Amino acid sequence: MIIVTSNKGKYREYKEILGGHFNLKLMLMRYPEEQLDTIEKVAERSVYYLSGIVNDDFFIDDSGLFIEAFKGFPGVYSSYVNKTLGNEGILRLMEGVSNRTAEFRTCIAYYDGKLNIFTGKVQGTISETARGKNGFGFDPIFIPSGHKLTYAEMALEKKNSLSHRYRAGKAFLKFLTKKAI
Ligand code: ITT
Repeated sequence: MIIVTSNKGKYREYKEILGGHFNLKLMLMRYPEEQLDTIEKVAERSVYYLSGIVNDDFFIDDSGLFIEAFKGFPGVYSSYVNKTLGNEGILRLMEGVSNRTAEFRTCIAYYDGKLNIFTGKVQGTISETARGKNGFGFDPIFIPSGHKLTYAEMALEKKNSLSHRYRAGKAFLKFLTKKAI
């Protein structure tokens, strides 16, 4: 099983989420992502591009942070916003905003000759300050509902037991296990 990504943080998480069950190999590369209106559509387009390049079963992960007060922004623009504004920029935009509700979404797009999509979501809030050193990306500013810590303050195993990626991964794993029987 191959994961195609430019993000080693994702690979580390999938190694834990899927690793015990499947031998996961990393193809570290950046691929073109078209700016469409849902992460599922973005992932689907990328898979068809990659299916002409990768000679084995593979999957990609397209994720995004959707902030309610900003009508879902950065959403499909998460990668660009992470690189440009960063966490401090998002916190600045949110100064004085009382609705701090946000959602993290992951879409796994798996190609085995056919396209298979698995999704996972977690509701939460944007913290007042960036906290924690673990994980990557927006982890220091996202607090999953029912918890006090940001993803970045949690041990990796903890994040992996409740995250948006874990939820998508669980559905993916169920599919793969059924397929292997
Ligand atoms: P790919 O090569 O796999 O596309 P990427 O980092 O560009 O790697 P995405 O487009 O899926 O991945 O991610 C959009 C942004 O959201 C990016 O800046 C990530 O760092 C961030 N992100 C994704 N999953 C995250 C998570 O679990 N925790 C925090 N930030 C995350």
